[in-house]
Amino acid sequence: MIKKDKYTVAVVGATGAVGKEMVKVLEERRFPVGKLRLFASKRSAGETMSYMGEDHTVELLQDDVFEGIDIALFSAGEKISLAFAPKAAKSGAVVIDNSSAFRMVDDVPLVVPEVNPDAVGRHKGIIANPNCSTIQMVVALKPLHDKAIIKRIVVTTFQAVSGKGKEAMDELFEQTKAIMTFQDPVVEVFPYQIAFNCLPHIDVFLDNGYTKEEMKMVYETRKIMEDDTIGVTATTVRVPVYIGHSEAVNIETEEKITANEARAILSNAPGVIVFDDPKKNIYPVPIAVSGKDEVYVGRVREDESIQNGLNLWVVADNLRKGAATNAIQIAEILIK
Ligand code: NAP
Ligand code: 12T
Repeated sequence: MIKKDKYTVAVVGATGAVGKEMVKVLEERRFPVGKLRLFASKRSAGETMSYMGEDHTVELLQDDVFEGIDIALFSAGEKISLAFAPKAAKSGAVVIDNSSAFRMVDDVPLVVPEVNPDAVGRHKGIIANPNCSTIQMVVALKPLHDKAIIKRIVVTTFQAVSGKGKEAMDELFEQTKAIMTFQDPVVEVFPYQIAFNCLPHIDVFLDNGYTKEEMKMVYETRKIMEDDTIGVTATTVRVPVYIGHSEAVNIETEEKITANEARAILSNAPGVIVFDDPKKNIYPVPIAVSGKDEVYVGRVREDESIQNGLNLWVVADNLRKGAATNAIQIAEILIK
């Protein structure tokens, strides 16, 4: 990447739940944007979005639009990434892709800046942003892994509807409104009613009985932590929360770490905030963490059923650290 004072930055999928957050985070962090270009489908092309107090017109995404773009932030889904990210890279842009399309490709770095920042330097035009649930888990676990070597992770997630995009957020709203006014909820985006419910089903089911979301947590964790020996098993659950993924994480380590030691390590870890005083009802919850960029950890306890084990409760804003903030932190490393 050639060093410049300012960069031409594209957001592909700018009108989506993640894309809108990307534009906000670029503005908040004062990323050195010379020109901002926003892309979406024909549904939104022509609309305007505000950036730094100025209106920007959303353009239709087409094959030949990438000329002159330095950094392309993709969040328009796997199909769009597969079709357009290689074209953007070929035109000279560095792509930071939010979809799962390229995450497990060998030549594509999969980066969480607090965990494996050096991987950014090995890119060949595309860098992948990990899955939201994986990002927040590895930010919390890497410092513990460095101290005591994690052998195995058992995780259950409680994932917000915003992870599935703007239509999913609308569906939770409409279903809630319908039910509270004694009408029949319409089910379109999720396989069952999501309002007042929870669904052990995120992304598609695979032949091994797990969902693709669960297997992303297995494979992506090993790639980011650069350790193929870590055992990971996951259950991913959709809950009727708008923003903020929560995770109940159990780890088994080679060396003993006490709960107090873990809290001390995590208190000094980059990107982590320990929020843990249960007797005072202090623990992180999605509503409190929405809008924040850090990963919040509470309920740190020793797992008394094994020799060296810990339980933790990990919460983060899935649209920020789980997507937009992490992608823009990668861009910041790229231009450093
Ligand atoms: P969303 O709210 O549904 O937004 C989708 C965006 O893509 C919209 O801007 C939409 O534009 C655009 N788009 C759809 N089809 C298009 C097309 N044919 N051409 C151009 N643009 C098109 O979804 P989202 O939640 O923001 O998620 C988008 C992507 O981010 C997905 O790949 C998802 O897997 C990924 N994601 C990643 C994480 C993570 O874990 N890091 C978290 C959440 C989402 P219109 O306004 O024109 O429809
Ligand atoms: N199915 O980036 O539905 O792989 O919450 C992120 C979120 C896939 C991804 C979701 C998903 C991804 C979801």
